[in-house]
Amino acid sequence: MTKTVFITGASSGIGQACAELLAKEGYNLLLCARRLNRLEKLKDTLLATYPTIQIHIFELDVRDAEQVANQIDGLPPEWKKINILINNAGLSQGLDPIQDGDIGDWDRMIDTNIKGLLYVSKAVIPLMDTENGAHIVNLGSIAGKEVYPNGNVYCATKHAVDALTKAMRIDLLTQGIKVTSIDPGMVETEFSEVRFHGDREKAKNVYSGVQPLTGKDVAETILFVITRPAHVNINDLLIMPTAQATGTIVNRK
Ligand code: NDP
Ligand code: 8X3
Repeated sequence: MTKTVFITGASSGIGQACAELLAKEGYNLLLCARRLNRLEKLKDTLLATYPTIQIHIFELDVRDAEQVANQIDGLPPEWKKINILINNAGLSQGLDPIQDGDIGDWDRMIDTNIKGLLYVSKAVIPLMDTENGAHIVNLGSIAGKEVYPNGNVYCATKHAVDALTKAMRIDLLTQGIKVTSIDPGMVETEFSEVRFHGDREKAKNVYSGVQPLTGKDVAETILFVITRPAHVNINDLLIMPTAQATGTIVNRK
């Protein structure tokens, strides 16, 4: 049976890498993000390479509760059986001491990383194909395991993801839905560019002298997690670059 994976935030970085790898592995893909043009290109490329899979894309801002409910409720019937939900859409905005933090940045992080994940999960859980294997994978972070200087609100949102992953595992236990948290350290994506509001130079410095993880590294880990036997669940997986010991201790050459 071909399984269907729903990936939020598939227009870039880890989400896009998951789409690429899971297409190669033969999964059907339900992809969303705000930048629909990127998803269109990704869909065309993937279908040209893997013509036997199905891909459905749609524009979604996970911060908008009504839009999330309507878009997911309005999916074509053949897309209303979902095996795997990858709650990946997320972002960091700013890296300032809490006393200098920007309230707009805080709201965007809380609305996307916590509320967006909740809205999508609430809409998708009733559509999960529990008879053939259902699994929710939440993108946490090393920032959900520790707090680093100026990480304040981003770290708080990822600690919330950690708590919600644990809560989902308890609440969904009797439905047989697996729940996993994948917690990466530094991954070179558009993450830092978004964190620094488009400042590419500042973003590049984050990865200078160090080999960070790639989106593909994380996607391969997610593939491992979602292909364990039915009786095995990986609860929580922290994945770091070899050169990174903690959120802030990095061996730069
Ligand atoms: P990217 O910026 O490359 O990708 C983020 C993705 O999230 C994009 O596809 C973006 O799509 C989507 N997204 C952001 N806001 C929204 C929204 N409101 N509605 C829908 N989609 C949204 O970053 P990463 O790939 O690195 O980040 C993916 C996840 O991994 C995040 O949850 C992040 O916190 C987490 N993470 C990242 C790490 C890193 O070092 N890079 C480390 C640990 C965790 P669009 O803009 O088109 O909507
Ligand atoms: C992203 C990793 O260390 O920048 O979640 O917070 S970090």
